[in-house]
Amino acid sequence: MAQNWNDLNGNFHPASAADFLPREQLRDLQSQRLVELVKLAYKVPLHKSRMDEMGVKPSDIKSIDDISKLPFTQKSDLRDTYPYGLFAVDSSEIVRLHASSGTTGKPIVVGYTEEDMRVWHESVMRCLLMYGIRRGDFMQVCYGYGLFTGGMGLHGGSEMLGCTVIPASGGNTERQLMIMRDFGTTAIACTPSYFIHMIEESQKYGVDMKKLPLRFGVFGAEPWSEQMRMFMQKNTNIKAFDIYGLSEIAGPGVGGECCEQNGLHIFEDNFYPEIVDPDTGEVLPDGEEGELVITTLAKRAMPILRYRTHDITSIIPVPCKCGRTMRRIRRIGRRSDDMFIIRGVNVFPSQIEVALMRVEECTPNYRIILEREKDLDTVTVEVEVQSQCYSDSVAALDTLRKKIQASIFNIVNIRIDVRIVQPNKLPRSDGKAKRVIDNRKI
Ligand code: DLL
Repeated sequence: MAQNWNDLNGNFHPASAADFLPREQLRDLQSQRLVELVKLAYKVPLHKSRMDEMGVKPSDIKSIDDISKLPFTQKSDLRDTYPYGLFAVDSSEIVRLHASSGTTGKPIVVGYTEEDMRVWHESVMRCLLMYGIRRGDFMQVCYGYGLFTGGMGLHGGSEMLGCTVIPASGGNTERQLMIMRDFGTTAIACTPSYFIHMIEESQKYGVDMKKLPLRFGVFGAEPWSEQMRMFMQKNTNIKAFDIYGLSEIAGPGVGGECCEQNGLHIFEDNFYPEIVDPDTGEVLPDGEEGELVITTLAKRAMPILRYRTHDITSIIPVPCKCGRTMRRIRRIGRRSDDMFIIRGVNVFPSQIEVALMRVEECTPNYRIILEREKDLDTVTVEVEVQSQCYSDSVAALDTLRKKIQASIFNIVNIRIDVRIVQPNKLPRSDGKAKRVIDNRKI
């Protein structure tokens, strides 16, 4: 098959070769990897019991076409086996742990072997190569460093590529802009909402974004739109690229856009994508919209079979003009569950509920209001407190408000606005309580 390296400026990197594997070769590789993966996953009690219940043995899985015989894995499985119950290797082989929001008070934990780290970083690097980023670029990583996979993932991939990495981590916009200007940053990785915030603040700090050497933006961890891309590209000299990923599967780098900026290539040799009907779990053909399900074909520490991402998208049924054989998904704009993402942090309403219930003055009557102001998502929690705790004193209410805010911070790790509401003031429903009021338009 004709291979088109044009978008690599003739500057071919060996790690990109896999992006162009002929489809039959790719299927063979996927089949071989799936067979190995299932053997390994069968050592994990949860996967074994699920497969036994369905009457599927590892030997029944002979090729990638058998994948639909396998059980799904859900976020709740990671919660129920917290922290290490889905690990398939001895702890002496685990070289890294990360964590992400669970649906309630505890996070979910993911582990990596040395080889998993290599595959993950290489996947991030393949994304960067697709965007046109090269050795010699100065990469400012402003995703959070820590248990979140964003900072360390982009860091590892950029370093593997040979970029000069600036591990700025998140926050302190004035300092970020100063670094960007003084260090000669040419590529930036952060949430799209944070970059828009930087653009808006830049004038205040006397930085002309158009005069910077900044050329590439690596944006993900939350949904964003073409309008946001236009805004970013108009107000700076960057080309803004989408990067997708999730902790349960690896972190950033499960897929990304190529220079066509028309859908995200999924690195199918490592992460096998399926689209299913979110209600029935039935597999849908390419082109149809549904929930993205991913199997980690190359993961050793924590092999994941058919993970229900809850991200809604479709697989684009035609090959990409760039020549890559890896199929593309459309950008992710919404989810099939109630998780929302604020400043790149995943939040479940159930986590907020747990936090509120830890404060004895709170009642179970609350609602979560999501808004989008100048392309930045904001969230406000309104909660009714017990009548005997509701006072006319502004100071007393403020103390209580801070206590509630601290309880929420303890669980979700970001500061969320809290509004205390008089008892019996929030609207009641005679059916299911409507907890989340989403006034955002994405
Ligand atoms: O957000 C990993 C990541 C870090 C991706 C940096 C890209 C850049 P989690 O915290 O586990 O992992 O959140 C995963 O975030 O299921 C999506 O709902 C959402 N998400 C991630 N990337 C995108 C994107 C990281 N490009 C969850 N567009 C996923 C839309 C995204 N949503």
